[in-house]
Amino acid sequence: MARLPEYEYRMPTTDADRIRQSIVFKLIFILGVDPKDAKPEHWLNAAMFTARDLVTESFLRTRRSHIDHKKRMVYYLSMEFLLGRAFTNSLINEGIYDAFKEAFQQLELDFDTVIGEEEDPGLGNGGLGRLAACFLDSLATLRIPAMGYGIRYQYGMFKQEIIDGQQVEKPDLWLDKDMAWQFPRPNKHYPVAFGGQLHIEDNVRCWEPAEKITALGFDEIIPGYGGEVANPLRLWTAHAGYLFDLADFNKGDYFAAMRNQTSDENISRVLYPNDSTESGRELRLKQEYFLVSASIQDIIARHKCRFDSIDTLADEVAIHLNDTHPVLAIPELMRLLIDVEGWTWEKAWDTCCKVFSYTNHTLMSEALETWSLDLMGRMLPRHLDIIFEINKIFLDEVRALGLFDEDFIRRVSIIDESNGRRVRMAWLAVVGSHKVNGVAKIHSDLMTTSIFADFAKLFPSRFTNVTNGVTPRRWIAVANRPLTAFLDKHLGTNQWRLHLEKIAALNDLVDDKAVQEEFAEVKRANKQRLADYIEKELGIKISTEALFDVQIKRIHEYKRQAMNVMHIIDRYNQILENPDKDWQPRVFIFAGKAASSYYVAKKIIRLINDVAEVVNHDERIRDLIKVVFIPNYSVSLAQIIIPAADLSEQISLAGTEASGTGNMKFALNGALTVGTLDGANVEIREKVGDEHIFIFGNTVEQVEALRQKGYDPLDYLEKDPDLRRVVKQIVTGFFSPQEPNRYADVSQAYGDYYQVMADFRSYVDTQYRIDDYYRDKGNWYRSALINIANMGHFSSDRSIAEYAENIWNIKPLTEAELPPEDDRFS
Ligand code: 4GP
Repeated sequence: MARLPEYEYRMPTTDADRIRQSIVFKLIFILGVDPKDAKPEHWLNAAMFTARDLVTESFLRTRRSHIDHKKRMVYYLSMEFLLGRAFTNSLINEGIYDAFKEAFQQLELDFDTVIGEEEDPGLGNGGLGRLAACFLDSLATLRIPAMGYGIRYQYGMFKQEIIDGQQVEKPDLWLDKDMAWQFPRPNKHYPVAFGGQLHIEDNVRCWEPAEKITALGFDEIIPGYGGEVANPLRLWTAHAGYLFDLADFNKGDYFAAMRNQTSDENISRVLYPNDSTESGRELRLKQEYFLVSASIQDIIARHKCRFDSIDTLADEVAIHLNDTHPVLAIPELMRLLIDVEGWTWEKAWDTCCKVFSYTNHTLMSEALETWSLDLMGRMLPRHLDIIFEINKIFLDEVRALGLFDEDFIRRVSIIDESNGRRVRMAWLAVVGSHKVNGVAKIHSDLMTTSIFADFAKLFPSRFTNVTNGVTPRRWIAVANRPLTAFLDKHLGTNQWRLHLEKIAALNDLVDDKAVQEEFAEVKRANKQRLADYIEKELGIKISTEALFDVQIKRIHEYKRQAMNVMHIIDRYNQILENPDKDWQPRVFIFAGKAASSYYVAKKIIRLINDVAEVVNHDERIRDLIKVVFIPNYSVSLAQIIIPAADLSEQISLAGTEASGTGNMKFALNGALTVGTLDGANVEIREKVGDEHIFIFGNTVEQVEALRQKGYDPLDYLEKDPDLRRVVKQIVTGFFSPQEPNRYADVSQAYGDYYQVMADFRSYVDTQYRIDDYYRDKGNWYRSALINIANMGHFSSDRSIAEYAENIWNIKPLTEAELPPEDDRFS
């Protein structure tokens, strides 16, 4: 790389004067805006360009170190990255937050207003996408040679408005506002082919595709904490075509607007919702292949550029598949190695099995992707041919073991013959990967005894667990400034940002009344910030004296937001019956999006809002209950809500939530959990201790036993008059008097698959226990501090270190491998 001519724009990292000058410089010379006319969004963009300059240095120097030291790299393929805002995060990671704040003061700009201008890139649906974002942060922070690959959807996750209590989807034009954080890479482009014919002559395959489109790369910079390393997230966009029809969006049927538009230009147009009703769509398969084909071509090109030959691919590269969505990477790599590079099948397969690994994020059968042979054959004939061959060889090997009957063979076949002939993507992932992991202990165990039980017999050592984690940088240092100051002071170090296990030292202080009181102040400040937000956005006044009871996540039957609402209704009834009891005031806070075609989930949102309408306005309740549904859940909103929570609702039916990561963020911010023995709740309980978490409900074994014996919700309704009353109120329209039958259809259709009735009583009783516990504030805050102190295990740094060591075999850059500061670009 040539020496950069001058460094006149480079700033000493902590000098607010220079930062201010640079921001003004960018405003004038990059954006062409007169400071006199500049709006907050202009200032934001100018400031982002300034911050980007700093991050870019680490970014280029990291790349150089990878090349110079021939580092083995991991590539993380994911259809979703729910990154959250980049700006504040980068300031924290680069250690320039205070300096920027001061520069803004000098410019007489309100820091919060300006940073609030940043769009929150919603390139994901929920947990899986957010996990990928935490992992990118940890990969860079741990200096692991890594690169993410995803799709640069033009429309991210829809924006949610609540109109008349109902969810309305609006398009998310996130790219409209600013581009400061991404580098377009016009020279990184690859053809991606679809359709056409496969000719087979003398056993040689020749694919003549019917269409080709171009994937163009954009690099989003992911700065690690400490400013030394920054890794790229390369997002692919399809060559631009005609404009998406916004009029259709505005008619209200968000997804229908693009249903028939399967033309090339739409490939990177919009993120798919992760509900079952939209699965199996042609465009989704195209998107998956688009991501995979561009990324694998890029990985091969990068490898050749670094090592001259492709032969060493398996030595130098690990490719991780985030769920089954990018699993076509396996046949795509086979195709490129065999058809383009001329390798033998055996050599190509050996490499594939060495490079790929796969994470499973859900056991729910409806979420396990399958594609009809017809669609796959039409769109990707060569890939289907490769999948057949992989399956044939695999099944022959299984048969040759002589241990299994034909029924077993049918079950493990990558082609499902029982359901109209479909490719089972999860099976392909297991067969083609050297490691398969679940995301929490209980989930990984269930994985090998349920969906992958047969495969666990064939490949026992292939299956492993890596419990999820979250980044303490975003989830404390960015989201919770008061807690950050508290921890820095009491731990006497800021090192917990990098070594979250150091937070355990807080255990020594939890009995100190002054420390408890100081933490109570932190919580109060965060509750006030949320109360202000709610008043400003929704016009609802809430008291910070109340217990803030929070459930924020995707709306789904298995997550049982409905059970939460049923508790609220029961509490409402009880207060009216016993008005003089010493009731603990509570604010019930919900946020979350329902997939646009998920009827029941949308009804749950409506029910929450209907209940809020009645309860919030019933004067007899005297504000003992407030119900708030905050629209448009996003990473930024979570950053405001989580620090303010007293109680974290993690109430999925045992055995359904793979891990959860919200549960970790809440505990890390000093909320106590009410939860089932599901997902990572189990491990959180192990770490914080039984007395500091409220566990209720049936265990996985009990849930299963009920299913075996024939679960009947009526058994519970008959026994429990309070429960009966709640259900009756919902079904007969007590909360929807203008439309009494509003919930009749969902309750009729509802076989209570997620066993709400079975867990209701234990849930409600536990909630009363929580009220009592909350009354003794000293004790409550002691438990909150114990939660925080014992969350060291749940850093995504720990998860990534486990992946690097046990799955990818990747070593971080050492101190010595980083270029010296003064030799950056010579
Ligand atoms: C989610 C799981 O539902 C959640 O339990 C887990 O914490 C998260 O992945 C990350 O592993 N799954 C999805 C999905 O978001 O789309 O399947």
